Amino acid sequence: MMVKIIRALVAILMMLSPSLPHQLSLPAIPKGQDLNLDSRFELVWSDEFDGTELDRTKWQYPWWETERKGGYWHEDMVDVKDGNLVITTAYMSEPLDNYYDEIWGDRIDFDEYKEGWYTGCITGINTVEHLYGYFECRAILPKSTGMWSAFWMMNDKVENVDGSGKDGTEVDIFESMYYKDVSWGAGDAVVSGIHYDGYGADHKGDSIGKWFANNPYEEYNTYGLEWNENEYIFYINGVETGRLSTGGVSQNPEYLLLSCEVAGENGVANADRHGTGKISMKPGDTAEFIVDYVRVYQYK
Ligand SMILES: [Ca+2]
Ligand SMILES: [Ca+2]
Repeated sequence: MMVKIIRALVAILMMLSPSLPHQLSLPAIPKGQDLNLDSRFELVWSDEFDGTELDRTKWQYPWWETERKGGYWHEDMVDVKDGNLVITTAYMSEPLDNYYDEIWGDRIDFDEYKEGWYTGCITGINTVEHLYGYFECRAILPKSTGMWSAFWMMNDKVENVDGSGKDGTEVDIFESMYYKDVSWGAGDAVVSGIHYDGYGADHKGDSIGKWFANNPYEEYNTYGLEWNENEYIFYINGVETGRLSTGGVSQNPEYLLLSCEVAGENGVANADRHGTGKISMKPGDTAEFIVDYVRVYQYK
């Protein structure tokens, strides 16, 4: 009953104030055009994660970023097995080692690994970049409040402040942050959006809000982005969820990332971020972000 009342109140607020942040919006069922993948696109790049280790010609670990929000990124949390990429989130009472100290010495000012939540990220930076096309992953999302998984893209101009996203834009193809978010009815929803002109005072962005996937913490769904010089078009399971072109669409190549992040700061998971709630897992619990493939297509 309380859920219905809250939903009704939010619906009324949205009518009164369409500028309310998307965090308050109700999730919607994908209802746009079909992708028509085979008739419009051809496959040009993929990782099916069929091997027994990460293909380092396609991805690297962001070894320069140890501390990440309320946790740590570490390559030991990333595995390739049974045809999937698996990023595990778990609590480590003993800090994991930094592999790269030996390689990079003190040339890199790493944040020190400490006791806390460990998870992972893989990135195509300096390995594979793409310009325009259709980008898709097929994934099962990690089951925990207080954290989220994401499939996103970036380039090295995202922080360039020029009033435009044409130089480079962070495009969040999907982010999952509403596990068991019953109060907003968003537990099966993901959010998609863009960020450009950095992350400080000049930051700009936009969002298509929350969209329902199909039982995403138990079953595979596909999350896709169509990107051309005019707009970004977002898809879940090949059905359009929304379009953005705010600030102008990135006209430069971008690289893909798959990641998990824990809400908090300075490596301490103490925050509710973007409505994630605080982390609900206990030491000994784990959550897995399971990715069957990443595929990149170009327009025919
Ligand atoms: Ca810019
Ligand atoms: Ca696979």
